[in-house]
Amino acid sequence: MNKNAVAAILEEMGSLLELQGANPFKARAFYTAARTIEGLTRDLQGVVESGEIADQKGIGKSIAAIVTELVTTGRSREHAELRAAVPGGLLEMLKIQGMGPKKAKILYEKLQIKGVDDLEKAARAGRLATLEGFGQKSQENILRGIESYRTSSGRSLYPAAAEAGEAVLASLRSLKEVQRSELAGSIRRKKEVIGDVDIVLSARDNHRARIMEAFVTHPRVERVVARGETKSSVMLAGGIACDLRIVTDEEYPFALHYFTGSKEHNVAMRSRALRFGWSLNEYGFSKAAGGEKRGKARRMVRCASEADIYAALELAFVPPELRENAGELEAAEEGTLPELVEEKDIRGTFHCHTDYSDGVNTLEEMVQAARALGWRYLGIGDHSKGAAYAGGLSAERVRDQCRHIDRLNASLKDFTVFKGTECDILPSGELDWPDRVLASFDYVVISVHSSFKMSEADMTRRIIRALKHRYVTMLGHPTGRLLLSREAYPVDMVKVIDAAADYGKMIEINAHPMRLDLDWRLVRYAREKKVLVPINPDAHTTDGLADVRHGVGIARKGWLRKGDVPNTRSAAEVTKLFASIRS
Ligand code: DGT
Ligand code: CA
Ligand code: CA
Ligand code: ZN
Repeated sequence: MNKNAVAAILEEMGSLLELQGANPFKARAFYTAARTIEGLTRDLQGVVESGEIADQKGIGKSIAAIVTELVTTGRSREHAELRAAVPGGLLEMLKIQGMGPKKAKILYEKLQIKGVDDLEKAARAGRLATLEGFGQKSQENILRGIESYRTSSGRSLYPAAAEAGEAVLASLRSLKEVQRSELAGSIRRKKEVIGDVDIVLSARDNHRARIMEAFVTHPRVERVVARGETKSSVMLAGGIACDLRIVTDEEYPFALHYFTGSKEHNVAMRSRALRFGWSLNEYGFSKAAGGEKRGKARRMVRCASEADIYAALELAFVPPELRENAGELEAAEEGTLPELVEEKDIRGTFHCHTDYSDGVNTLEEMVQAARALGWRYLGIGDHSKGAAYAGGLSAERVRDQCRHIDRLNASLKDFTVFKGTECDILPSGELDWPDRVLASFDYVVISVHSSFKMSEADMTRRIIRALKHRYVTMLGHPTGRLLLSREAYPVDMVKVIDAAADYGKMIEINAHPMRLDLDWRLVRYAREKKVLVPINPDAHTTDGLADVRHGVGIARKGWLRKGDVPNTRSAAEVTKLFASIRS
């Protein structure tokens, strides 16, 4: 069983425990363990076999035993027992917006509701409204939640969610009553897939009603899910859910921090605050119960910004992208947080298509668009001959394109076009071009575009074999995943990154919003192995070049500094780098 499957089971066990009314700490331990397993950069099997599983942060003895059982046998007795003890429909009910394990448990106990269908019947018959803690309004919300659960999976790609959130935020910001405002949640952390949009803003109490009214009547709003004085939830066009919280300006830094998350980062911050004798929540610091008894409570500090909150806890400011409880607090304490790469550092990019293969625009148009972005160079990587479905070039067309690029370079001032190719990795691990053709490029991107259904071992071997080739510069979209639509092919990315490190090759972050591949969790590992990570848009149109910014977000989530990203270097330095990789 692979690590994502193991993490999903641990997550489910957490929910099952909550549904059973077990100790909340016990449930949380499962959620934490699931995050840890997901974030492992090493092969889970290896970690289990060596017994190091029990040394992982957040994994105690009993969960280590469960993970070991899952990895070695593909099942867990404890999981099966939990499942048997809880009606299966209750788990499904948790997918409905606003329905947590506590509510589901009450509904099951009081009304014998065992699933989404039961829930809908009871809500339609008005039976929820009579329950303590539910009421008419919550009954209506549940019905709407069921409707949206049935019509959409509910998650969006980053650009769709961010664009919708920014549009609503811009309208709210234009109101004079709004003091400070920001997108929080997973968008601010630059996650690759977004559950819902979170907006936090500050205003005086007597201005809240007017702001809330503007929010729920915004032209993008299709349906109001819940309306309150300080919090409302709506469904925006395109099936994107959006929450707004209004706080006072004094609470604002705390609310922004809290709703930026991640939940795991917040939990870690809260425990740190406790060590100072403070309790921390979305409204501020307060004296922790029993804090003064332990003689530890320090004098409370006022916080005007998020940076002040971190400073109060003797931490450097943690950029939102890093707030995943993956070592950022330790680094913030030691003062070793990385200086992250920024969009303005980017001076060009390497993996783009033109109308020579399956791109829409001409070479000249792509160059012009790159210059408009302020870049100094552009690498072209049209498809190789075997990629017939994508207009792969013949060797003759490659020669034509190379001459075309030479002519273009001769006419350009302060701009370089690099000759590249996106060469298919054949099922055997051989490359789609003979060495003679490969040698004619400045650099070579290699990618898998066919025969996805191999075993993990075969696919890993295939990619590593290709990577070893002398003329290869970098690996493109390494797992082939398409977010929310196609799973990655099975491949052991840790081994691939290790091989790239051994052979001195690079691995791209493909910045196309459906790919964002290398995954940020692995970007961090590539950095540790000193593998350079270029950010490439895989642009098939001039507009596609701007996707580089999504790649920068992922690079930041992977702790990359400017020096880790070769397309922050000058054209001359890039030329040298390409030459050194093939020597
Ligand atoms: P998403 O919407 O699934 O893409 O991910 P987020 O991170 O935006 O999650 P969301 O919208 O449920 O909540 C926004 C933030 O609020 C979350 O990142 C952390 C905070 N938060 C929500 N629920 C809890 C909680 O139970 N405990 C703590 N400590 N923080 C929470
Ligand atoms: Ca969210
Ligand atoms: Ca939310
Ligand atoms: Zn490709």
